[in-house]
Amino acid sequence: MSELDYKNFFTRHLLTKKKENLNIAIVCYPTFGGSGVVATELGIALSSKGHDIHFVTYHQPVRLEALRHPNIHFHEVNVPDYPLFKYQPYELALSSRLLEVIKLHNIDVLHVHYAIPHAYAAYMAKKMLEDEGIRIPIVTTLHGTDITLVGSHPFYRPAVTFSINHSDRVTAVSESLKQDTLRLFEIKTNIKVIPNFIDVEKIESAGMPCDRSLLAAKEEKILTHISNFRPLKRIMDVIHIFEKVADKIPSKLMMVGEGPEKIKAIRYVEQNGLEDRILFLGNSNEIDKILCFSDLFLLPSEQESFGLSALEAMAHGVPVISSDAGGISEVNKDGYSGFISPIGDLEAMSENALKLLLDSELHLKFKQQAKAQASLFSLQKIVGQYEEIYSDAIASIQY
Ligand code: GMT
Repeated sequence: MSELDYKNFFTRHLLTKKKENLNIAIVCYPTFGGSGVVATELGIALSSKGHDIHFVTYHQPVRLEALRHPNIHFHEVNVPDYPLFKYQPYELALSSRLLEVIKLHNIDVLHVHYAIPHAYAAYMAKKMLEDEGIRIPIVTTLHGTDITLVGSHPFYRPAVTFSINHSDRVTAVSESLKQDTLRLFEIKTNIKVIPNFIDVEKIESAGMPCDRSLLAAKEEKILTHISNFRPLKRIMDVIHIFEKVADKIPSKLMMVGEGPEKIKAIRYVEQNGLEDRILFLGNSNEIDKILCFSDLFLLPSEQESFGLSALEAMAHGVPVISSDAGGISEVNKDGYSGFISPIGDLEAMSENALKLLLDSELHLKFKQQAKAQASLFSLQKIVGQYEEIYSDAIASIQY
């Protein structure tokens, strides 16, 4: 870097240091998945605190109504198709777009959600910017499958290790995910646990009025599952738990989401004549409404770094019947906000579900406890931790 470049850099960051409101670029998957939801909700919360938020993604995040938020901006990443490429180079397009956005909007910190390939593209953008005398700190948030499933695959591990170690700050959404990361990669940097969060105040009124008559008869209980229907969600366990419950008590199951295991589940439901009791609702922007009239939430996953959908359910006062995978027990408290059983123990899960559904007093108690447990993860408690991480990351690159 030339002397002039350094001068530019110091001027820029001394100014930044004095600023209370930051220009923050957020990279995430703009889909219904938990990491995209967390990134979007974080951006919205930060924008309402006065920060300028720039989402850089391949389409507008599903939970973002950008027009409603004057200081939220969306920058699309375009990847032109070229027949020579079997795989289009998304990382290249993303790092180029990041370079542009960071320069044009004087971005103070770059926050990437999900390591693959976002942390890698962020590092490339950072290096390109250094050539122009601009230094930008990278905060990487690990969400789960970027570590436990995809990232630790030998084909990806070296690049994922490198991009985690070269992030200025790294956060993980649960202690369990932090421990998995330390076990699976050679990590030389500190990982701070910042749990996922929920806007409990917004949820108080969201989904009201709860018109359950649209989907179920008065005497029927409603069980709900929301996910991306990947094999690790154990979709058939959800259905088998429900069948055991439905044998004893009139009930319906709402299956919300889309994904590879859905076809198998639909086929099973059709073959067993369960169509009028198990409803597939697809991806939905009406999660609040669905949770509002749910009596129980089922999450029997094989892997789950956190279980944001369980937290959303609890915030609506819906007790959770879950497995003990990954970080679920950091969110769902066994015997308090719901019940936890070993992965695949369908007998225990259905017994626990019935225990709550057959005892209205106990059910009510668990509903209140689920809300109380969710309030530990309120947006107001968590968002400040990200602001601290940003200040820290910005300070770390000043010298
Ligand atoms: O659940 C999924 O498979 C989607 C995935 C994602 O990347 O969006 O979710 C992960 O991140 C969520 C938000 O931090 C967590 O709540 C989920 O537990 C986590 N999923 C897994 O670890 C399987």
